[in-house]
Amino acid sequence: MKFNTKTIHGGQKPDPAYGAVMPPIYQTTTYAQSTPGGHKGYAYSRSHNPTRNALENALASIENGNFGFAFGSGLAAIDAILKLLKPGDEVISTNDLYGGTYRLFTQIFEDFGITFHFVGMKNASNIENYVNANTKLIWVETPTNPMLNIIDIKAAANIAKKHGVLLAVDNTFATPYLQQPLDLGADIIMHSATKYLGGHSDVVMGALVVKDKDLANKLYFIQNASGAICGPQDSFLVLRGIKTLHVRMQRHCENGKAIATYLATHPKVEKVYWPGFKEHPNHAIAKAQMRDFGGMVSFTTKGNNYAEAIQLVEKLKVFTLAESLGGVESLAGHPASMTHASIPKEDREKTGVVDSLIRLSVGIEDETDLIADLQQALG
Ligand code: P1T
Repeated sequence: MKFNTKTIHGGQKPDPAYGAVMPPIYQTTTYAQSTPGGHKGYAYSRSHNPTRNALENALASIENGNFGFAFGSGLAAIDAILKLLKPGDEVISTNDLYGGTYRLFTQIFEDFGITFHFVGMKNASNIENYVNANTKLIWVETPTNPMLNIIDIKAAANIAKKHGVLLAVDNTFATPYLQQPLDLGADIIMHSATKYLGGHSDVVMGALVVKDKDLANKLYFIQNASGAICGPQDSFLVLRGIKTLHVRMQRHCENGKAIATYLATHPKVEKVYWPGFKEHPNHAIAKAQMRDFGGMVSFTTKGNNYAEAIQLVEKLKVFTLAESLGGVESLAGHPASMTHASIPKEDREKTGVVDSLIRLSVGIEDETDLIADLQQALG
């Protein structure tokens, strides 16, 4: 089945009760049993829920995996991955990543005795410099949030395999429309399904997808034992979102390209970060591992002035100044004071998250309205 068919049909079948094409929202905690243990595969909704299971099957299908798991948020999904580890274990993570992921790693899991190495992965061979006998997990986010760096997933997977460690890829920015990390050798795919998978800025959710059964069993155990599941209504909404993922992503990519190209010519703009530019340091890798370049664009303005950057985002009218990304509407953010404020200034500046950096989640509106909005705000 091709991707554009999988988003609609992958892992799905009509509901067995009445043939409903969309799974009903099974808003129930529990299921009647004829005798203790005598149930129809569903005993309690933390463990299994038919609406969530329908979504999890769709997630596995669109990522070319075998097992999907849905959680109450992206961070809850990352939290579940880290619970595979034990005190003394080490993680090698990209140094340019979502601020909340960094906060979870450094302010929760470091206290449980796990060591994190935050390293530049533009050249993936750098990962190998940090591998030792305690390394258990490599954490890759690509494209990265917010600098749109590209990490070579295949190269990272080769290092992970050589040393017998897990490779997890945060596929939030790309989505499986653009890249399918399991096919490139990753072990675990993670999503903030809050973003493009849901696609309408109305659900907070996380997801994991794996191929390997043993790994799936461990993650299912953690999902059920820790309990950070999502509810049936949210499962329904994200399943509905996935059905238009390919159509939305195509337009996000077209508009992203138009905005990046416009900004690159603007006299007040210092630098535009978008992997579709030939000048992007890992453009060749992006071209090889992604189908297109996505709808996320970051840029800095000349003078690197904090107050001017704030003024600019406040002036936008079609773009909404807000956290988050990946919805049909265009959003603008100021990472230094918003999404990445939990990263110390000197650390974030090392990766390029400077005071004038603005991140755009380019939506699927008419591109001329988006460009006109940027034009008046940059005015
Ligand atoms: O917000 P949540 O669903 O818990 O997902 C966390 C997360 C994980 N990974 C990436 C790449 C993300 O971008 C996020 C969430 N990011 C934002 C809220 C943001 O505005 O960048």
